[in-house]
Amino acid sequence: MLSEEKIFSQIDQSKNILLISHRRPDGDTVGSAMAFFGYINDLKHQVSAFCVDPIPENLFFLPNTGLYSHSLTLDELKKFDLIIALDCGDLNQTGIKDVLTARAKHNILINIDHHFTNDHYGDINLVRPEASSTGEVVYTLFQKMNKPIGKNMTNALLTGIVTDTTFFSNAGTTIDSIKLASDLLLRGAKIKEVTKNVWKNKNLTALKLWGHVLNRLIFNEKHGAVIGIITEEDLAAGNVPSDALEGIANFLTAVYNARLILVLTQVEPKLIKGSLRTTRDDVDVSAFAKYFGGGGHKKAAGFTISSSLKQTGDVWQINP
Ligand SMILES: [Mn+2]
Repeated sequence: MLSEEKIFSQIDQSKNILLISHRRPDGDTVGSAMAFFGYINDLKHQVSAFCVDPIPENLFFLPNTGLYSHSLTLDELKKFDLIIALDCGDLNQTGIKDVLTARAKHNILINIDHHFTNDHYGDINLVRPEASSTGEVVYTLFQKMNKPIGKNMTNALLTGIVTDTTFFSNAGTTIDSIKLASDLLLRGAKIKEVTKNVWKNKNLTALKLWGHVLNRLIFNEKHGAVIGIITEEDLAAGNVPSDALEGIANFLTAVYNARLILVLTQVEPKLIKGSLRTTRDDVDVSAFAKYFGGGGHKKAAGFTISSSLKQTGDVWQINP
């Protein structure tokens, strides 16, 4: 049986289904989970959604995003007969690796993703690295299996595609992503609503914070690397939503002669998140990310390290 067939046969057999979005959620992981949420709801099976981190406010326009829970014990996991992880490149991305690793036999885990570095951790895996987004993987899955794509699913899937392609502008943009997005519009997706919520949602304070971070950019000529630094103080600046600086790495791919974009964010006192981007075909940032224990795509990848950023004059250092 094909993975696609197995997925729907599991959904049909299951009474209580859990959807998982990755930590520090984005429009793709939330959009693809909410598309499944809509579908399973229509089947009248029980469905819940989990994400270890809060859902960004700008995604609340998608129905059911308010229903996410943010903690899950092994005992609570037992009541689900099916778990579907969306857009999670590995179990760490779920934020509950220990719980999922210790899951009971009856807790079937489905892994639906498009990360090039995905290690097929599920009992059933549908991983398509050539896809622009998990939204695209989910949409193609429903199409291929002739499953109904309800109106309540179209905005969610479109959100996944436009988020991961940065509105059809980054290296992940493909003929298929544009074609499928246009199919979704024909099915009733509202691109203006998605754009307004996902993109045109910055307030003035957030933009000034972007200005502050842009002002601090470093350009390493030798490696053609643009390096951005986001400190804990930046993130704690008054009156900005926690995701105010989301998207800055994608934005920096606009620098014409950059081979590599690296944005280092001090997310916690001892934790740095690195976001890597490139627009070049001869640079593979997923290899860079893997070296630091992370992963991702050739042109967009990330990692986290337990260190702190320290500034001395114009020089930034990473202290263990
Ligand atoms: Mn994605």
